[in-house]
Amino acid sequence: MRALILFIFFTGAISWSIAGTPVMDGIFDGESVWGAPKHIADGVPGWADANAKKLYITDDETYIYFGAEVSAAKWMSWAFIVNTKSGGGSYDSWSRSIDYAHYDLPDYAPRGHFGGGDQDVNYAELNFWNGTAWDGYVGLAQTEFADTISVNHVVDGWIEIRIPKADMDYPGVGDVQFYITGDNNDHGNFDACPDDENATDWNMSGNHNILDNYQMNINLNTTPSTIGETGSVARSFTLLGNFPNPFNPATQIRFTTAQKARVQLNVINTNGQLIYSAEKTFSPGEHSWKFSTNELNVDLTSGVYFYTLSNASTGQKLVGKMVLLK
Ligand SMILES: [Ca+2]
Ligand SMILES: [Ca+2]
Ligand SMILES: [Ca+2]
Repeated sequence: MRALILFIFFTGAISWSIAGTPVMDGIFDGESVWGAPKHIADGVPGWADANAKKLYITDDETYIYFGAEVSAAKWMSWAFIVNTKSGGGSYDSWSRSIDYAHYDLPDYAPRGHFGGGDQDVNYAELNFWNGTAWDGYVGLAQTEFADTISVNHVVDGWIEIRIPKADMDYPGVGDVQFYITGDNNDHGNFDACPDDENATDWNMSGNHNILDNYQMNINLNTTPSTIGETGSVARSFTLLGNFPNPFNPATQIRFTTAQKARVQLNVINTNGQLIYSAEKTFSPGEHSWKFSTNELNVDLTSGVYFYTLSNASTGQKLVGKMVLLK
């Protein structure tokens, strides 16, 4: 029921545009590429003049891009925490003095530090909640993130990082918060976007900040991977992902069509076996197609399933991935 309420809530709130692809050079690519900010914070600096000002997120077929406008007066580390599935970590993935108390805990944390002082090489990695602890791969290539933070002056800088959608299980929508923290495990959150509780002291040991404020329901899949799409026709039939994902027992597969279309939905398991097939006609606009395992004659096991939406009118085929988690 809660998922249904959430679904209804954000169906009306989503807007998207055909954006460009950001270049990972540490320079803001402009809102023509990134779209409008997903959130603008209060602009008031936290500890040590750390100021997390604006949060940007966009995507293309391969990557989700996270960007933040930041100013800071010294070397600091940063994180985008992302909630796309149930569960997650209640503590910071680098053991900073930060606890997570969001309505649903974060599942991914692309994070790193910008240079300065004794840290003259920028660094980033992706952490993910493995079900019981934070895990992750270490040391993203320098081509995957960049920043232009001037740590000796309180001027606006920019951090950007891209994560392959495949490494985040192809999320449909997610909740995101960005924050700046310190260079030591005793250090708490210095400033966040959206705004949240800040550290009031450099050494937060035993006095953890509580972060609990996401920017909610961000569409992380405005440009899904597709087969056979070309030019302007591609924009007329677009997959918006499925929600919830993971799901049990039902999920809503969301898409748009610019013209009236006869659409076939196929669900396939990882062995390529057809699990479900149905056909419906849709009027122009945004639609959701409910897929429920309760309507099947077989008992599906937990795992990855693929779905295709085939548009008989244009010959286009959209492909998505979903996870049944019982
Ligand atoms: Ca850039
Ligand atoms: Ca602030
Ligand atoms: Ca979560």
